[in-house]
Amino acid sequence: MTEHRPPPGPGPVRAFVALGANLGDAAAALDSAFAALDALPATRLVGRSSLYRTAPVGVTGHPDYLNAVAAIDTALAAPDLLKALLDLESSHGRRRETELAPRTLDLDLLLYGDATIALPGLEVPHPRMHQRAFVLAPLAEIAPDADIPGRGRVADLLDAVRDQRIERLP
Ligand code: PH2
Ligand code: MG
Ligand code: MG
Repeated sequence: MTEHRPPPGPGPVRAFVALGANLGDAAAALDSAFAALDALPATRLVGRSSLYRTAPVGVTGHPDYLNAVAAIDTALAAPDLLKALLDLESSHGRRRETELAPRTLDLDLLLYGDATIALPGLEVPHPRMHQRAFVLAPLAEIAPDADIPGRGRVADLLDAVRDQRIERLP
């Protein structure tokens, strides 16, 4: 008799990635990044927010950003996903200058399932995501009920960031 078992190992994990750019053709970079996420090994793009024009946070006098959020289902382990994101930034011309320097593409891992991760260079949930309209608004568009471990439901956190300038693009 054939025994049916679930496939070995963990199934895919729903993760969320923040996309940002404020140097060069930012809209083209974000479009290309969505496609590149879908093309990662063992990974499928399952949701994409609108693009948002946003005021730079943490610095003045820099160009506005375009920001968005992607939902992916991935069988990559979180550190492997992070490595893939950093490689995509590099392949999109990212140079790491000063911390907040304008960039051609920034890809930040926001959430990885319901995991809390504290490794060198990899903190999940992203430690500042709950304070940033440029993350919360696009995330709320595709996953309003998502829970940010230790912070709460995405849609409930939006009120506190109403003062940050952000405009959803058509
Ligand atoms: N990213 C930062 C710092 N400030 N501001 C906006 N509007 N959008 C960003 O993506 C952003 C930022 C660090 O990565
Ligand atoms: Mg960032
Ligand atoms: Mg980053």
